[in-house]
Amino acid sequence: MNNLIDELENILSSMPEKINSLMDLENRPLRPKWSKKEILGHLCDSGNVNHQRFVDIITSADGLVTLEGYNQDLLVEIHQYHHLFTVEELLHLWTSINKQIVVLLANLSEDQWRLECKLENETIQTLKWLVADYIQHMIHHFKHILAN
Ligand code: NI
Repeated sequence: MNNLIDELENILSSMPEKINSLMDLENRPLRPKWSKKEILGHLCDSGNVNHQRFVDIITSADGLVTLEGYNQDLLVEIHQYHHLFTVEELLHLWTSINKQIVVLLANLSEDQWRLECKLENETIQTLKWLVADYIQHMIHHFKHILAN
């Protein structure tokens, strides 16, 4: 599964510089659209939620872990990412959370990558699937941030 770890590490090492070069990070679009800082905050929330999911799956002694959804807009709102965080703080937070995820995943066995969880829609997926989905979600949002 080193390809997934490599992909995440590549994003981690390349994205902060790209984000920092953008000129419109402080722009505030009309609600309910998120600003670019709020999207960064959402990626921190996603990192926190998914880190806990990965930990739960890896440490679950018995039984299938059932994943709960979370209220994404509410989390962005209550953290006041646009007004109370600088871009530097958001990138630092995002980097730290994902470093924790990289370390957590770096030494998993093939059997651990095949551990299963149950999604909100009742389908069963592996940890590998969940990590790939986490990275794709991150890439999806970064495309929006880097686009105009
Ligand atoms: Ni999202």
